[in-house]
Amino acid sequence: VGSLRVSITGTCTKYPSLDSDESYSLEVPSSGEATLSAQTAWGALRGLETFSQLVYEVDGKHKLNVTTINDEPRFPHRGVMLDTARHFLPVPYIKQNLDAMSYNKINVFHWHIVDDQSFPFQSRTYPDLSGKVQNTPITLSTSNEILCLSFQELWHTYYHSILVNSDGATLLAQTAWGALRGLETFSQLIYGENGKHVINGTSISDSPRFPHRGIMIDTARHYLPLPFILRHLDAMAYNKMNVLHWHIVDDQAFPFQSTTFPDLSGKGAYTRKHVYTPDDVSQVLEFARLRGIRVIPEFDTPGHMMSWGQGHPEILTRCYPTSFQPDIYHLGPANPARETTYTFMRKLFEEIRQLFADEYFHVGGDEVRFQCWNSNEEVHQFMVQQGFPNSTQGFADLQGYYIRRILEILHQVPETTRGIVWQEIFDNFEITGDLTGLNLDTIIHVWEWNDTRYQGEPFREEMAKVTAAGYKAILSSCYYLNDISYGRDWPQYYECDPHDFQGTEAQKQLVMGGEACLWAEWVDSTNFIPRMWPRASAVAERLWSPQDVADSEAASPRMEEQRCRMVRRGIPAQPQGPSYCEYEWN
Ligand code: CP6
Repeated sequence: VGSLRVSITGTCTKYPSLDSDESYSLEVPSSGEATLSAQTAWGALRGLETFSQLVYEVDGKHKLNVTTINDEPRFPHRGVMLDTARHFLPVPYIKQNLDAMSYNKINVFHWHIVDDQSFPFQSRTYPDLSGKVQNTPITLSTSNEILCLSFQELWHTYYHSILVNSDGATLLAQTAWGALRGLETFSQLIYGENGKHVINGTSISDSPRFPHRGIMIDTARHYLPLPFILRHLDAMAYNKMNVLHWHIVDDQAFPFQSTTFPDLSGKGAYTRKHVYTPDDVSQVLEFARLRGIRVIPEFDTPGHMMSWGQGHPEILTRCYPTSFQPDIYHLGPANPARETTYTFMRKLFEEIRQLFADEYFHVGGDEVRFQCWNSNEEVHQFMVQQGFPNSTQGFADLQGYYIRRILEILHQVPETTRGIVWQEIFDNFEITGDLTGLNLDTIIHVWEWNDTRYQGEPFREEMAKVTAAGYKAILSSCYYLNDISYGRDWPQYYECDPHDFQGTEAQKQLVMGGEACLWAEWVDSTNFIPRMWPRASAVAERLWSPQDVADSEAASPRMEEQRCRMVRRGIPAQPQGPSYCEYEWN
């Protein structure tokens, strides 16, 4: 059965009532379409519940038996009574109960809301019944039409101001994204005192220093379940971060399910269950958008593509054993000598660009093994044909050629697409002496820490070089969260500033911000959150606040508070040393 058709023949009412018709009939044929018909929406709901209960799982597939069901309840009133007077039940808990009721086709929630012991119902007519209520009015206004923009772009302004006084609170923002950040701040101004939520009078005007405040997640070394990624997005919003860089595939696995090339995940994912369908991706995008977070996909090429070779070996370079590397891998980087490689990448990039929607697209370019190219005769012949010398410089030429073609493709799917590349691509063009192939709208992602070319503080020199050449830059070198050590290690992130290099004002303007990276060789959903938070909060504050807010001693109480706030909100962020939270994780 491929689908379920639902038809409602009667008229729909907004609320169910005692005489609502809850009958339905359900027919599951041996193939084609299942049908569910009902008089009312309420009957259709009962039918959907039954349908969901007919589905079972065999060998990872969902199955249904052929059946015909005509069903109606014997009694129109099938209720459950809850007593909220003897003990208060929180609203989310009551909602969860309503779910459980509908799983059991219960149609009446009898709410015994007040009794001798307490009166939790808040009456407008007699506010004293539940106790004095003093709700402060909150006005929210955005100053222009940018409110309606559906997607957040790099340059949107986040400026917002908050004013709290005895008349209430006002939040003013230029864009919806600014309003979101302001609401986050507002929520953080509220604190508990004698069982009441209170807020101090204050006036704030705020905006971020950098427009790109990201986190890189790696779902190739370990698969992260979808709900987990969504929770992570919530945590990002609590920290006002606005870019999720999704390093979705790599050597070890290809969990992205492509419609154009189903074998990529069909053969390259860990298992059939460890995949992200286009619908999963859309859910991530929408969840992120509502929190003012862009999602940038990375499809790393030409290196780090082993998993692509499971389904499509023809796009990779075959490596031949050499005396230096007798046990070299069977397949290496993308094959730059074949036109079919570029055709393949074009089709895949079209699909990805359409799905992910952000105008930026990360194409990697890091850690390419020249030895494999060197061992392959077809590649050698291509190099001769292109006039590349048979030396390290020749392989740099070859990589430059490949990336130029990839960026050209990117700029055509459609032409507004812009590339982000790891720093090797910039360094490589430096070796070949030719930067013309590297379009100036490309962002260079600086990640290396121990660059043997430089003495002292390597990544700062790299930032200076990249921006001196006129490229935009993102810094990650000093924000590697996968690096762990005993003790308080966040000050090293906090004290590392993307603007801290020798350069002109114009060069500083080219720094878009930074990204905290959590490479996942040793991280999956069991330890991801405590490793990420609150260490990434240090990066978040660095990228939001002015450069001179840089004293980690002064930041320490904020880190503590933010950590406990996240724990309270359901994010198990790790402790910052001996301490306690008012609301402990449980
Ligand atoms: N995977 C990919 C990695 C790394 C990179 N790219 C990496 C390199 C060095 C360190 C951590 C991670 N695991 N695809 C480099 C950008 Cl220390």
